[in-house]
Amino acid sequence: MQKLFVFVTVALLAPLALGVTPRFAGPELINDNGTPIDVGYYGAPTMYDWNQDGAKDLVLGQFDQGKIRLYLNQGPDTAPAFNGYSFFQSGGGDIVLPSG
Ligand SMILES: [Ca+2]
Repeated sequence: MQKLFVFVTVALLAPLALGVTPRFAGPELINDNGTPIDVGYYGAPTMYDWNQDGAKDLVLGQFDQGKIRLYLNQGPDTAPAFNGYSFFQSGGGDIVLPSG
C-alpha cells in the first residue's frame, strides 16, 4: 500500500516539478465495431501489443465469468479501432479466473 501511495504521489507531482501543467479530458467510450465495449462492472483494461504488429491491443479482464478478452487493434495507437474479440484460452478452453 505504501508503494502505491508513493507511486501515485510521484505521478501527480512530477508534472508540477517539471513545470508542465497537466491537462485532462472527459471520459471517452471505447467502441468495438461502432458499439461501446461493456463488460459490466469491474472491467480491468490494459493496452499491450499482443501480436507485435506495432499497435497496442486491448486486453480486458471482466469480472463476470472471470474471462479475459483480447481486442486486436486494427488502427494506429492514436485512433485505435477494434472489430471483435476473442477470449484468452489454455488447453482448448477459455481461461476462467476465480472471483469473489
Ligand atoms: Ca497489436
